[in-house]
Amino acid sequence: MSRRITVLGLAWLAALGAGCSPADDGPIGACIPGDCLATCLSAGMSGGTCIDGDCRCTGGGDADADADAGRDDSGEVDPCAPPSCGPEELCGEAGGGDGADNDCDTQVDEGCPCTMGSTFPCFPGDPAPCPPGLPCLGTCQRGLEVCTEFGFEGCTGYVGPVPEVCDGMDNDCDGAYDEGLAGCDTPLVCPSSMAAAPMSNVPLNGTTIYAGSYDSWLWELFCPATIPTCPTPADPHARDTTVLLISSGTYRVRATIVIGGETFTCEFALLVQGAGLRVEMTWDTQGEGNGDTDVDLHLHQMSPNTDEFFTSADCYYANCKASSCCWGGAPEVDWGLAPTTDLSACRDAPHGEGDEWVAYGSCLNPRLDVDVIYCDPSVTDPTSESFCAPENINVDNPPTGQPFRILVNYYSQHSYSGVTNAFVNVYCGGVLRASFGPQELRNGGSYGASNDNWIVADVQFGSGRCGALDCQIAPINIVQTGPGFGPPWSSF
Ligand SMILES: [Ca+2]
Ligand SMILES: [Ca+2]
Ligand SMILES: [Ca+2]
Ligand SMILES: [Ca+2]
Repeated sequence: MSRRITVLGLAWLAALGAGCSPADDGPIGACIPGDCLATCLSAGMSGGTCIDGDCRCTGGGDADADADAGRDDSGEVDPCAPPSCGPEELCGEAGGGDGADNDCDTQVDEGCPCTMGSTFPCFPGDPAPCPPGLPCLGTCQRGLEVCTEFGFEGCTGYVGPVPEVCDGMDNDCDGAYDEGLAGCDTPLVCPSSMAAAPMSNVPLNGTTIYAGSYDSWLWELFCPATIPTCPTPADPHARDTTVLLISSGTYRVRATIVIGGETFTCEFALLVQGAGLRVEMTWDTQGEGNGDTDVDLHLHQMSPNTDEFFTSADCYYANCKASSCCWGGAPEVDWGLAPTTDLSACRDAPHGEGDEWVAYGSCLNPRLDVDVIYCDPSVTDPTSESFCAPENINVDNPPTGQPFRILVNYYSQHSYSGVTNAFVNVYCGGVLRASFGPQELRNGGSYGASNDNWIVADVQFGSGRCGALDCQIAPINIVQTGPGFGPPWSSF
């Protein structure tokens, strides 16, 4: 495994040192979290991320990719451009895969070196139905590729385009639904897709789909496989409602509307992506009836002052939530990272934490959204105190070149006895970049560091040659007890 990490690291350095610096990519101004991507997309670029306080656009697609001073000359393969069918498979800036089937041979990232456990959302074939950085069009869906010891082996769970049928959906994923079908008329105006931030109340605006009178309306939400408890909209039978989405991923939304006795449907993808680093943790003994155990997520900054978790170099339940961050008036976890002033990044955190951030006036970085101690898996209202939320730690604007370490602690088994299995998903810029678990954890009958600690991985951000902020993830996967944070930091 370590050899593969080295390969990835070298590829990264080679990429940073290469001569590709597209003239039309670069900083366009100060970072406004949540706005950067949209600003870049409206400027015709394929991506945008905040790096060291600046918003940088990527993927202008008119780069001198081979650095021979001739822009878009013959045979040039532009690794910075949005993927389209080209002559060869590309492995991304860091060399560890890019989730795109660049040569459109239905194999994604074939032959790319990768780090075990690393993942990419993927889509085989022509990327047009699933444009990079955007939700797929129509009924198309990305799958997930997972790096094994044999590299990336196929893209599972994706939904490709199929011939158009009369159903109110865009089956061939070209951005238009039910087009060219004789006798197929729908009164609905159905969106191709939606995008939203995690931990936010997402509006489901039915009036824009159908404004006339109707007999009945039903909203249904379908969650990605990474989400154990799928939330329900605030009022599934109201034309205009909201749904609180806590976890990242690609959801599907379906509206079933009966108009004059006839049933119409509208279904579209909802892509939930956050900024920077977001670590999401779940476990299988969460909630009443499942064991009701308490498992905690920790994120540690590399610090010269301490090599232990459960300190101020560690973001966790006792010092990193809105309700625990600032007992003395100042943040206890101060890693020199600017707070996020756009309160939409944290104001909808469950269990009352969002209201406390609003009172505080900003979303701190890092921050733990919620510490779930007890919950009820049968509750699907995500605003309920009993909702079984994952635990999430965010760093909206992560510094480059500084590693973080992820740890999961089996804090208390309460009255349960037995093992729990924990799962960790690591998102960088809203993209799932590594998936860990199930990891079996045992509880010594005590609390906190006396029980099993799963030291999951180190994560470090950097910007590649195309200017995009991206992360590298080095798996550690060690389980131990005590507050020590394990082996030396990974060298990226
Ligand atoms: Ca391919
Ligand atoms: Ca590829
Ligand atoms: Ca279509
Ligand atoms: Ca259709």
